[in-house]
Amino acid sequence: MEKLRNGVLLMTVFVAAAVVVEVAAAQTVHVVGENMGWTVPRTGGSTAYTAWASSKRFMVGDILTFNFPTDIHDVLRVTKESYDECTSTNPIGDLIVNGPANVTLSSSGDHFFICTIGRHCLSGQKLSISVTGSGGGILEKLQCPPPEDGSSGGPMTGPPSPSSSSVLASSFFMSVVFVAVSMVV
Ligand SMILES: [Cu+2]
Repeated sequence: MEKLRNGVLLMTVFVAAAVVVEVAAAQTVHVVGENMGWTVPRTGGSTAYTAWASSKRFMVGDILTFNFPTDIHDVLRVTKESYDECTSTNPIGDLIVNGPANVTLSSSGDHFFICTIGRHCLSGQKLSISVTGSGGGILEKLQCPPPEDGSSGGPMTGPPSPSSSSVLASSFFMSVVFVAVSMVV
């Protein structure tokens, strides 16, 4: 009987661990514009990126990959006002000059990105996304790539702050273990 109990406990722990891994794997890498990359859209102006973003769900802990050649484009997170007017007067974090660049979405709410080179933004190289507060997970800290150089070490690309989802995942794990233990004793 004791062996059976131990078996049930072990299995429950495994299931719980699998659930935690599942939650952690929910972090998504979004390649901005897919094959188009981060560039001046040939047609449609900013609707190109609006259309791309409309089919996506962005969660805290997710990563945006901006594919662009260094010196041809850049990435700057700005306020909505600056996004609307294509100005870099209200930057949030540092200008990212080296491409391709990964940006971790470390907070919920609306995020606005523009290219500051030439008239690129006015020609549609601008991205507006809405980030929802859950997602990510305990692995996001492990998966966060180290800064490739000084310019990508700004607050936008730094390790995400501990998200509530990882706390949720841990507490869920603990409660499942608790249930499992109480089942067998
Ligand atoms: Cu550009």
